[in-house]
Amino acid sequence: MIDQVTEKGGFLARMRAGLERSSRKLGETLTLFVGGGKIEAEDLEQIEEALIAADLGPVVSARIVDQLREARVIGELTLARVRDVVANEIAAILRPLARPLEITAFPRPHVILVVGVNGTGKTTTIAKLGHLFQEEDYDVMFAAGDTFRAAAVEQLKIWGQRLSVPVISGPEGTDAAGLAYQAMTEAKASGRDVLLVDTAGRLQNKAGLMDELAKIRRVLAKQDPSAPHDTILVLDATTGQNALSQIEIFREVAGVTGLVMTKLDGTARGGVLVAAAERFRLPIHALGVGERLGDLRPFDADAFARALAGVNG
Ligand SMILES: Nc1nc2c(ncn2[C@@H]2O[C@H](COP(=O)(O)OP(=O)(O)OP(=O)(O)O)[C@@H](O)[C@H]2O)c(=O)[nH]1
Ligand SMILES: [Mg+2]
Repeated sequence: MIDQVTEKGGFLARMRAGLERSSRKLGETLTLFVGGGKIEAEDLEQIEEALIAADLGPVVSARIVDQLREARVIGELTLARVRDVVANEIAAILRPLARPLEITAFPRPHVILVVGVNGTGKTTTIAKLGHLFQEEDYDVMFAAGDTFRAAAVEQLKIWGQRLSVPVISGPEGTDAAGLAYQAMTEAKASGRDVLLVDTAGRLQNKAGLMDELAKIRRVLAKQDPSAPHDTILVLDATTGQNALSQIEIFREVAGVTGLVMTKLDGTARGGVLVAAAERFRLPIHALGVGERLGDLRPFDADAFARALAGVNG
């Protein structure tokens, strides 16, 4: 993979810009207290509130404040020092969960089911992942499992054409589970390494649609008991706290095994990823920072933590 870490407008720059709103707010609150050079004990409570407002969740926020309290005993707390403590604590939570997707299934194909609520970036993420896998020399196939909308099938087909990836699809209204089954048969027959299965966006409170995901899983397992090998929940970074209920329900109904967060380039509220990590301990595979193929990268816990805490470099 091309490393464009330092390029202007590159991945890190965009992630940092996306998280700037969170980190700036945090910074403003912190500066209020640190301005005088020293953080008093009662200030810590307000810092805790600022951390919660940045979507980190009460558990993580409390833990960070504990760390700050200890650091305060040791020496004077400067703004830079506070940011370091915040970044370190966030990184410590996220680091064990940073796990790139790996193609391990034997026999092939390695099946990746992609789920989530409407418009989070599932279809785009499938294209981006397909692109990443191709760079690793894997043969990829897509299944257009969003059979509700003709436009959804078309969207995946366009990505397929651009990437020279075959797309298995049916007419609008095709049974999604039947299509997934057929795609798996074809992926096997043509010796594909990876099958990425798109699904229709669905709100987590729609029981019928959620049942459909369970059915897709069952038919895939008929051909390979270990399939789907990954079930990825795609989360939109701009939704904030609602991401937590999405994880809770999709994990239960769809057997989610890992997360991808998209739209970290926008007015992101990426802090919720930390709250999610603390609560669910699901692997975090990758982050999306834009609409182009190259805008998805494996998750880097330290870079994310520094961007969120507003630590430079
Ligand atoms: N800025 C930005 N836009 C993104 C990102 N990922 C996806 N998008 C855009 O978000 C919109 C929705 O993306 P899709 O991939 O169609 O989302 P989806 O989850 O498949 O949507 P449904 O199938 O309708 O549920 C599109 O306009 C994408 O280009 C991202 O990381 N950053
Ligand atoms: Mg879609």
